[in-house]
Amino acid sequence: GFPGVKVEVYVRPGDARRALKQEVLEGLCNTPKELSPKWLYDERGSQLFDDITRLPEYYPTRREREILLAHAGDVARLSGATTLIELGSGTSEKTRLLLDAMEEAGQLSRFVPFDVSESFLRRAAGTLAREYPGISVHAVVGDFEHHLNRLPQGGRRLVAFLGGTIGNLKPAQRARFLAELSSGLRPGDGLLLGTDLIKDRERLYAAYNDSAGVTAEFNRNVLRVLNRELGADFDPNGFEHFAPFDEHNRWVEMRLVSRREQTVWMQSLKRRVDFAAGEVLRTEVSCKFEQHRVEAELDAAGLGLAAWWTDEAGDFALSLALK
Ligand code: AVJ
Repeated sequence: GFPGVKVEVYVRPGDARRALKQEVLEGLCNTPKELSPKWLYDERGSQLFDDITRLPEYYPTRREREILLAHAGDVARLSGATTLIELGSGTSEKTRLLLDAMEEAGQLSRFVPFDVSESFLRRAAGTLAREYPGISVHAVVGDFEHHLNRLPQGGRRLVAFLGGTIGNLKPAQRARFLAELSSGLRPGDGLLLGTDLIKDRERLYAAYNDSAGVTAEFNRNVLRVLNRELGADFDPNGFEHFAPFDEHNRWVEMRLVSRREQTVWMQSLKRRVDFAAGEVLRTEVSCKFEQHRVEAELDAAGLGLAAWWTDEAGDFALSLALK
């Protein structure tokens, strides 16, 4: 514990393994095979994603930082928020840019980091509480697909969902997510949303198929997660990374492609999974947007677009929407 930090827990360590087992039964034992991207982020996966953010080809993190550097003050002023709620993070430089702008505007009273990993969140909350001694830090351990209704009340709240992570949700999940989030907000509360934008196909491709192979390692790491958590015997080298842009769905799709016909045994599930040569396991979608679509989706959830900012190159956008 750390003075000034309160932690509320809605997800316990065992919950994750139960959810993984359930999802593997539904998503891996059928065709087409699919897993949700949340399983990519164990300790090693989070480190690999961090490495991805520094790759020359992977522009979103740098572009979003550029936008926040230019507009954090506008976000503070236009939102008038006293509480910053951050979904799925809590230690990044971007968090500090927002907290600093709110503090400078003299309106910061509380920070609520919301993340699925309790250990990560406790560390983040402690660090931020030390750096911002004047505010209360109220951490929530939850899954943003299930526990949005547990966001703490009080004050004027700004929910930040950055990085383009909303792109991991398919349209129907996204509509549900936005509606659920919006239903918990009061008039005047806001959402700061990061979305990656549709652009030149070569650049999209390069961002998810980098030449150093870091994204490939990140993708294959999910097989190590399954080996560890489910006693499976995947050979990570038996699968090839491939992340094409799907023009119809307007998303980049991360795939693991089986290099040969192979069978995998999952001890904890007492199940085998068969892969044909060339068979695809989808591990993530990353949707790419245009302004009118973001605006329409926010609107459908009862959130009005108050500001739209992009970086100089027009690669990435930050939206501020108010309930
Ligand atoms: C963390 C979901 C925003 O979709 O760009 C990076 C994850 N996947 N490279 C993204 C990711 C492959 C990233 N998000």
